[in-house]
Amino acid sequence: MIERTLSIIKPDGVKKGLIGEVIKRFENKNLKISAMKMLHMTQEQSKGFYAVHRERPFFESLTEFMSSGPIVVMILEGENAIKMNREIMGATNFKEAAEGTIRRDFATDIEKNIVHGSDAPETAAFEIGYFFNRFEIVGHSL
Ligand code: IDP
Ligand code: MG
Repeated sequence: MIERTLSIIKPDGVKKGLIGEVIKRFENKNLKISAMKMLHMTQEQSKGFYAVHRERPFFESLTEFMSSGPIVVMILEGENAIKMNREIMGATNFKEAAEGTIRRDFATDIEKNIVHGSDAPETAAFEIGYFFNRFEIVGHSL
């Protein structure tokens, strides 16, 4: 099934100069970019985005980190895009991430792990709507 998912290159990924590398990995796996922009969130915006994690002990630190610098926000479109993106990213903890994944190759910290990706259709819909309106999204096959 052709799906859309939200991807973010986090502040550490942008600082390390990995925008091109991350996008290349998506394109190599046939994920198409349906929308893309660079922005710098306030901590309030970051808290809204990560609201599902508000009870977690790392919430304050995570939202501070996510608003610490510019990020690249993208919609990826393709066959099983949600799962495919998660596979390309690797496990949350880079120490557990499979070889050849973005997090295994570039993350240095469980929090500063280069990329974000939606984990289910419901979260993808919320996260896409958080950053993009329908005039900002192009369709490749949707
Ligand atoms: P995910 O990004 O792989 O979906 P989530 O469990 O949804 O992982 O957590 C969201 C983000 O919160 C992670 O990507 C990471 O930046 C941060 N995070 C998750 N678990 C921890 C932790 O135990 N300590 C610090 N930060 C964490
Ligand atoms: Mg998550």
